[in-house]
Amino acid sequence: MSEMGTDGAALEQELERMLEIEKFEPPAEFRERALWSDPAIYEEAAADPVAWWTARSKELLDWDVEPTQGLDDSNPPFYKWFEDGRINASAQCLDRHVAAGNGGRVAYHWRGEEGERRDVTYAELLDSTRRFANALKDLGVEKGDVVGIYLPMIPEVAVAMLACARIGAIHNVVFGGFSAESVRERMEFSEAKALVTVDGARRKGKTAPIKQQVDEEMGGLGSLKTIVVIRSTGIECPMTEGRDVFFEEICAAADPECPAEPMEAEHPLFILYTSGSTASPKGILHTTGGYLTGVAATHRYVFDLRPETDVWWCAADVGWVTGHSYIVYGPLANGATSVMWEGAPDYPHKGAWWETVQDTGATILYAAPTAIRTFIKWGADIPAKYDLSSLRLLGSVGEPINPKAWLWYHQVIGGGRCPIVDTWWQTETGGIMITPLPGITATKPGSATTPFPGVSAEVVDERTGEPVAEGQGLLMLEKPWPSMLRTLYKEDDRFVETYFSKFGEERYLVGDAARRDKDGYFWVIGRIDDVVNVSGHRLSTAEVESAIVAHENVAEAAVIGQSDEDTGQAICAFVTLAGDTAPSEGLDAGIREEVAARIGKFARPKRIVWADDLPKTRSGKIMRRLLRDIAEGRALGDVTTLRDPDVMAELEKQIAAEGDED
Ligand code: 7RM
Repeated sequence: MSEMGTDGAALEQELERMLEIEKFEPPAEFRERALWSDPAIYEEAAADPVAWWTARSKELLDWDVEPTQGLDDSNPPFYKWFEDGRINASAQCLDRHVAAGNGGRVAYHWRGEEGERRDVTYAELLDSTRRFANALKDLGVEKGDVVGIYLPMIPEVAVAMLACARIGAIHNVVFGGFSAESVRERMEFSEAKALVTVDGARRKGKTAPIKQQVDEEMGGLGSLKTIVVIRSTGIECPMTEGRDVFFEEICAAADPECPAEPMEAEHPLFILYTSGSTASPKGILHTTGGYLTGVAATHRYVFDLRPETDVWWCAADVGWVTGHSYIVYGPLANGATSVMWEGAPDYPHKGAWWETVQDTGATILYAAPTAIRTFIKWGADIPAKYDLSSLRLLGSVGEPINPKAWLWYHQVIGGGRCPIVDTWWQTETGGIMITPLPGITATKPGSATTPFPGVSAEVVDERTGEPVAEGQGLLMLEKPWPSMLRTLYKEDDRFVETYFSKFGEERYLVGDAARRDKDGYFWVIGRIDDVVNVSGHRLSTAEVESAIVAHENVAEAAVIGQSDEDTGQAICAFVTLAGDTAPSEGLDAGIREEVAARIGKFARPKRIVWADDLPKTRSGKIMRRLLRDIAEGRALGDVTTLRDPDVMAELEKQIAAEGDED
């Protein structure tokens, strides 16, 4: 146990001192044993990215039919990779490891909310997946059909995803923190044929009646023929005859044999809805061969993964892309042993994560900055109570990590010996794009450093599209990569418009602002569109606004993301009330409830500012820029384009009054 862990003042001083350090070289012991330690890999990949990715694809995957084609760019931006190859994602993740004699290897050390432990081996995962795949077929699910998955963090979530992949059904996972109404919307958009869910889900000692909530929303959804219910908590739940079935029963009745059918490389693997600039979420579509190549390669080389000895822990939820790529597909494709964590970080106690590292011997931890900031707040003496010496590498994802949090993670969790990989990527990119390689790259706290080999990124001038060598601009990805999204499900035009309309169809517009420093390192600043990142959860302001105005007493709402010490950004809503409704605490609670019901609890505004009117341009557009200024207490930017400049003075009074109440 480090002294540092227990003496807060000494730690604080140490971190302050370390803020002066510009670069952290990979530790010699790490570099010497790393899978990749020669920087020549970057030149090799840059010389011929398509050939390089094709080689990774053959190195890390066992194709049923090896592709003879790399990239097909004949119809940009609709790119295809490895088109004539054939492969089955579930066979890559399961069968081949079992066939190689590794069926007894643990795929997941599952840790339940109440501290339960369950180890699931590759052989067991394969058996469950085969049975459920057959059960889905028995229910009439066919190749190309969409299957919704709305589950908590239980091993069956991987089974459900892999069973879909096995039969070529396209899974559409909805994060368990979303409301049943959000699930309904996503099932409707994607015309899902079946939905897999649970009787109930546990959260910090309470059980939410998930199936009942789903039932309240799902009526009348024509396409949805079946709801499969996993008995997870054992609570009573309503079952509709002819539509609803229990997972355990259909799996027990299913044939245990289920050969994996080789799929075309470009066969859709999954849709994952994510937030964009408008209220309607975007259905990001990923396909099989390219996606698997991207996640297997990045998981192996960014994290220097040794399947035989490492215990990998990605502390995300499977409902987000991080879970798809680095809890399910990447780690399983690589035959890794993972930790799967069901609960909240402070349940049953605030040391639960560190106890889990100690108990499982986790060697690599991949977490979000928001979690790290929470641990900082709870104090270094909590992790100091546990043996974290098994850790050898740390990762960060989801939002920019502030240098202070980076250093704390490095010192307190990593004991000063573990490299940190700050990985930048998106739902759209499928896998990690900008990241250090832990045996090669010197890291700078707060920078995701440089693109992964085979990836080309630029920071360009917002107006001209010309690369900026040093300084701020828009982040762009310059060349297609295998795990890129193929389209927005059933919205090809919106796909082109959103990502490829600004600077042409060869250059993918990321939607983030970034800066490059003198060494060419990338510093991602944040979104340029109306997307807010709350604790690493991506939300659109329009989505939250539309939930707020659904409240009967609300006339209009404008939502902004405000910097927040704990969650990175927090939702701040400016609300004008209908008629002569007066602001009240009850109303405040009512609006938050409305948002929880329509989107999910995590989207509830942290702050509500009552406004008589909102600042608008003459054409009636709400000027969120001014709202951001006023919420953060900055001097107001240009107000000359406002229809009614007095609105801002009124809002300033309102904000001042809010201060008085505190
Ligand atoms: C993986 C994930 C994507 C957005 C992205 C960024 C932000 C993610 C980092 C980051 C700075 C990072 N997918 N973001 N990782 N910003 N440094 N390492 O989060 O689709 O949900 O979000 O998240 O703004 O555009 S996501």
